[in-house]
Amino acid sequence: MLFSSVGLLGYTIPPRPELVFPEEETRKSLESIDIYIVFTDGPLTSLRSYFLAEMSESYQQRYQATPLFGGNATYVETLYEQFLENPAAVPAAWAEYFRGFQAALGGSRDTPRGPVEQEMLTRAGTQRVAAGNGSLHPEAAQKQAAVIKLIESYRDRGHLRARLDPLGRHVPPDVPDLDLSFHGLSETDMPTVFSTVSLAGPDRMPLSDIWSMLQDVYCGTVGFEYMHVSNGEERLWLKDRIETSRTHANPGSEEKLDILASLGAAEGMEKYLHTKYVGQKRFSLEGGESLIVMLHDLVKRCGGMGVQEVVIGMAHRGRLNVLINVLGKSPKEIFSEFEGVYDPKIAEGSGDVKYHLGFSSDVKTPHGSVHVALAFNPSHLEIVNPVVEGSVRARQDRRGDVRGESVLPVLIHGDAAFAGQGIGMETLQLSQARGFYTGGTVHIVLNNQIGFTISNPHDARSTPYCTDMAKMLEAPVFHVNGDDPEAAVFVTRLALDYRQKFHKDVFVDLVCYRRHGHNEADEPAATQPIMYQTIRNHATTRSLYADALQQQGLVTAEAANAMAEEYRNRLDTGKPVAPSIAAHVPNQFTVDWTRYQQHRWNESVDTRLAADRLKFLSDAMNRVPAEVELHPRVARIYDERRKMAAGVIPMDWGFAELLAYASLVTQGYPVRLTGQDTARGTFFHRHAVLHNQKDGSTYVPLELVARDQKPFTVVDSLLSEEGVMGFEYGYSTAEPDALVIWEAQFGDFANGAQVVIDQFISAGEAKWGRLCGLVLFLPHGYEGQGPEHSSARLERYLQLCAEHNMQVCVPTTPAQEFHMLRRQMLRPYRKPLIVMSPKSLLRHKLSVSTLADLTHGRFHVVIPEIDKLSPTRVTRVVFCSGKVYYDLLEARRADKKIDDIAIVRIEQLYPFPHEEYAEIIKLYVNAHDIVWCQEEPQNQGAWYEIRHRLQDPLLAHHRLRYVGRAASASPAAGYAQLHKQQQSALIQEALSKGALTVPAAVRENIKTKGVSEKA
Ligand SMILES: Cc1ncc(C[n+]2csc(CCOP(=O)(O)OP(=O)(O)O)c2C)c(N)n1
Repeated sequence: MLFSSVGLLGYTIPPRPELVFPEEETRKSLESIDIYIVFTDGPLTSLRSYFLAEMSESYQQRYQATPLFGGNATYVETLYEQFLENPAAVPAAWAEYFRGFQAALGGSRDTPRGPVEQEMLTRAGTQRVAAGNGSLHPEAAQKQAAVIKLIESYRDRGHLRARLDPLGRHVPPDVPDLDLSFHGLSETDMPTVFSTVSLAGPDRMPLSDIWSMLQDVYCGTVGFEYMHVSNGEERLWLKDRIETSRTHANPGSEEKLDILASLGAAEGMEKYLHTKYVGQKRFSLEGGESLIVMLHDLVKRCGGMGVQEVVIGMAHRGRLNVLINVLGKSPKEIFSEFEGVYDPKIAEGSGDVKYHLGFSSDVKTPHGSVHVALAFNPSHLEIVNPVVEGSVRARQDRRGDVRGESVLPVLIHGDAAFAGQGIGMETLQLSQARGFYTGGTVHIVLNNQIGFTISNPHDARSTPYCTDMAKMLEAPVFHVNGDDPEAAVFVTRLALDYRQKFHKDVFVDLVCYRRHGHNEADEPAATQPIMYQTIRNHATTRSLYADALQQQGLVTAEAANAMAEEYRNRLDTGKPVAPSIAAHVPNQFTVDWTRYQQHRWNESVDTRLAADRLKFLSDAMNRVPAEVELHPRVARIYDERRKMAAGVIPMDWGFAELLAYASLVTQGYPVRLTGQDTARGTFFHRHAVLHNQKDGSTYVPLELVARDQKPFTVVDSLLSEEGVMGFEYGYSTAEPDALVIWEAQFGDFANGAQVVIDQFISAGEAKWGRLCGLVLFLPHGYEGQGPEHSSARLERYLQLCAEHNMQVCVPTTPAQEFHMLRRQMLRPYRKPLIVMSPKSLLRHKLSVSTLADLTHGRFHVVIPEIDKLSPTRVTRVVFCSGKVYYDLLEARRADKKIDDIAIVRIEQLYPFPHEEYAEIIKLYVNAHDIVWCQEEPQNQGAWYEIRHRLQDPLLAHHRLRYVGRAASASPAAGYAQLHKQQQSALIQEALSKGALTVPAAVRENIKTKGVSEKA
């Protein structure tokens, strides 16, 4: 194509003779312009650079991003050729238009200026030949233009007529521009030779050949969608690969027999389980057996393409098949899972059903072995996607692979799930973002055209294809008929090559069917009677392919049967059946998880820093080169940090936190912190990334603490919770040596990622034995900011706690934060850490620490009373967590008369510090009034989750009671005044003697909201 044009209204005559580039962003202005000429993908660089120079930068960018191009290109191009030949041959408005830009180029028809016109004229000559009369007849030119349009139509929409449905049930939509007549062509034009322009193959061909090539390439058993790829280089690469190969991989006979063997394995394994474990759920792959062929080929080729590791994420459908036939899991193990054998000697945790389990192995390929891992997966469809990406990124980081070439993510989706689950979009959005880039993912949609019971696409989605979301990334999509395994191999190769070359996502939509119900106990005909009539009569992919190979004389029926028989016999032995599984040989990138096993949460660890080390680190983290001009407010923060380092003023949270990171990266632990606005800190407190006010460049002091330090990564994430938290979970389960932190902007937003918390973070170890040291920072505290910025929903995390599965901490001082973060890495123990992190405490005058707290302290799970009270005078002990402590402390200090109420902070709510708590109780021998005070409503916060633990060591004379907000449907009051009243009421109540002093009006206010105070 010489140049492309954007036409919104079809073949409209240009309204103006000059080049028109829309400067307005609005749709209105776009629509008011009939046609825009934009630059070429082709070799005509002079024209291209002319256009580029003419276009404003913003328009160039917009052009690059718009899908509205290409439609009129060939038409305009042909007209221009005609014009060069004979200006009178084109409509007057066009002639004027072309003269306009010729003038702009400084040339004319008589004195063509350069290769642009020269090539145009050459082509016009070609066209004359096509017309057969030595001159460019207008009608011939019109036909030539029509042929070019026809080719473009096939590239664009040929997939709509591709034969994709193995069941043959799909009714293709009406696509008029794929017909000759739409373009003014007919059967009588078939013998005419036309210029093929950019179509692969000869420069000129009879229309009949062009037509059959278009049918073969674009309407065979593969439907290609790639014209939405706006990057010209990628689009041309795809076009060339697609058109030159004519769809099929053209495998040799050995490869064909390999394909047959893979299909035999895929089918054989399901049939085996079907007869051996009748009616048991296995989520059979049958109908989609080509998936195994694709994965075999993909892994095999990875070896030769520099891919060292492949991480696969997939749901239940076909998982057992992939485990046995691709990853080489021993059938014996799977059989025992079918038999539900539970051996407490072997089993760790509470386990999971067989079709959720992960596995990994080394697969031998002609170019060395490739480590293949299948991620553990909960039932929640698609949620494994970001987890796989995070795991891949960790592996790439470990290898120092910034382009993402050595580790490949492969995501296998269900058609209904991919179209429906929002996490699919979030994961795609991560794809090229700096902190989450993995060099592109190969996606395979196991499109069995049914989602549980939905087979009508109109019920399952609002777009034509289940893959349509891929287009938001401009990812190419190759739809392939599952009954054509050779085509499936071809598109898999194309996908892998594209990913390795362009480092972007790519999709293969394997259109297949589901031979049984949703699971094997299910009756599909109840809801899909007609579809299943067809399926019952439809031969398997293996037998269809075996027949095809028989016809080609490559195999006999007996040999094909013998192959199947032999596979069954191998399964009978229970030994691994996958081809080429190598013994796993650990290398320098293999993680030794045994280091983290068999440890207890309360093993002590020294988290202190020597004073000289502290000085060295704080100097480094506060160092800002002279050429970096800071914003005055940031400069003040850094000035203050320098004073903190010198011990001149007390230390705040930002200082302590960054110092913890500085210490860890110089002790061999990479630090990775992501979340929304995390680099600066939502509360303007972190400023880990400095922005030079002179030129906008950035400077990250923690990247430059010491020459041999580990990476410090802090990235503002996209505005996603579920996707990003899933990614960080995946990262931390693959990289135990890194401190991985996900930060919520406000703690309650984490509930958008509830699946990740419930299905992975809290239960991953119990279900699958996967260790994870992920830290969640969840800003929490009642400061009158309303229902959505107060509570991180502490109660939910505590409710998930059992078997020491994770830690829930509420640090109240900078030093606690420092020691807690260091403890998280220095202990040989990896458990998720949920932190109710501070908001107003970040700048609270009492919530400060000293350098001595870092050089001498540790993380205290309980912080005893800090004022000098006589223990024997104490009659009440108020226990609390978090910010409310300072409200209580200030109120007590303000009331000089109170010297008998101790206030104790529980800084770690889980695992609960039983011993430390019991010691406090013992210390205050005269205290019988034990209070739990919290800011959260009674049905929320810690109370109901820890009440039994608080009660545990108490004796008969003790009385445990609750002080806090009444139970409430909403986490916090929206009215600032109501908030204040509630807050001061609960503080007063916690410190009051005798009768409650809470103002009646406040109590009334709470009651009228319809909840009892002590639910
Ligand atoms: C998030 C989520 N919602 C609902 C389900 C229940 N469910 C399991 S399979 C399935 C249908 C999935 O259809 P599709 O994605 O086409 O995959 P297939 O099972 O057909 O292979 C549903 C709704 C689930 N597992 N996860």
